[in-house]
Amino acid sequence: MSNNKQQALVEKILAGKNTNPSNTTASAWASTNIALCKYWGKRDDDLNLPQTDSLSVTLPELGVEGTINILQNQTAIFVNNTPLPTDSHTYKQLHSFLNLFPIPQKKNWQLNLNFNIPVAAGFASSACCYAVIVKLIDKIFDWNLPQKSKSILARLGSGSACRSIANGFFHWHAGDLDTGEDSFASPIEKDWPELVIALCPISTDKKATSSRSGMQITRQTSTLYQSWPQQVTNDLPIMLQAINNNDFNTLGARAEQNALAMHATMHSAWPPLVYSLPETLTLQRKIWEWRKQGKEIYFTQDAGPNLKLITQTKDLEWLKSELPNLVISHPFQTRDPK
Ligand code: 2P0
Repeated sequence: MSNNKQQALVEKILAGKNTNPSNTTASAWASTNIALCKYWGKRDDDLNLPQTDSLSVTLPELGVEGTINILQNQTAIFVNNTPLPTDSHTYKQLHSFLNLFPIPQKKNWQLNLNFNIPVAAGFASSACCYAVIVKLIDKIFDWNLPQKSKSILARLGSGSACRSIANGFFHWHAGDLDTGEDSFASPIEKDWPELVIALCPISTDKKATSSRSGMQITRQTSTLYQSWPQQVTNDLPIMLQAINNNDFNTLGARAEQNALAMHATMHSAWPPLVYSLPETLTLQRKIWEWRKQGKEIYFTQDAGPNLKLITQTKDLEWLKSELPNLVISHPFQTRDPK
């Protein structure tokens, strides 16, 4: 949702850049990302400024391929080859995001987004969506913006999008400034070829409560939310150290604990916010049982019922035999963004 604060920040980032497009069309890819240390709650709703830092890893095989063209007529947005109705909420959100950028006189955008993940179902489709739009606009104008600037711009569309500008582990720094100039995600230079993230679809229905309003309800009504910043303060350095040390069990355990703590803040909101389905809990219990049997498998869960399993290549064949419907990602075996 564009607003004056967003516009001021965009103008600051684009100061001195050309406002005439160098190209009439561009294509780009952005991967989705999964948070290991979660972003939950904002200190500024207009600028998507988070209460806390967060930490993620991109899933390079999963995301969105985008193309953009400059046309003469009205802005048109296609999602998976279907035009979005101009009165739909998603169209309005995307349109106002596009409007933050200089639009050539008497011209309009045609945007095509082709996702290979379910949209609005807790698979972080909004993250890759806004990241790809920023990449497309950067290409149309030949700006060659630094990664930090692209991260800040993508954040204005959806907070988690700032972690999807490139592939790998990303640390989103919450920042201190009211302008939002110091809130961006920076890459962590680390390869971890054995790391596997396995999405376990439980339901791909559109969620009833968006992350955006879920965060607001939680921050405004959950007494447990007061403990959330401290949770992140405790978890994040341990996870960063675990990544540095290739310490899989510490990373997995902290990520799982962090996700459960986030969901605890939602459960104590009013009205209560419970994204889990009965099958979610059944699978969680199964994972805890497997761990008792010595398997190194952990989970994380976002604003939806699906679990994302954190494992390693050595356990993958066994895991696939237990859960045949997994969607597998090897975050560090497809290193370069498409
Ligand atoms: C995350 N989530 O860190 C957390 C964990 C969901 C649960 O980022 O309002 O779509 O657009 O900034 O980025 C999903 O929230 O929210 C999200 P907005 P966004 O991945």
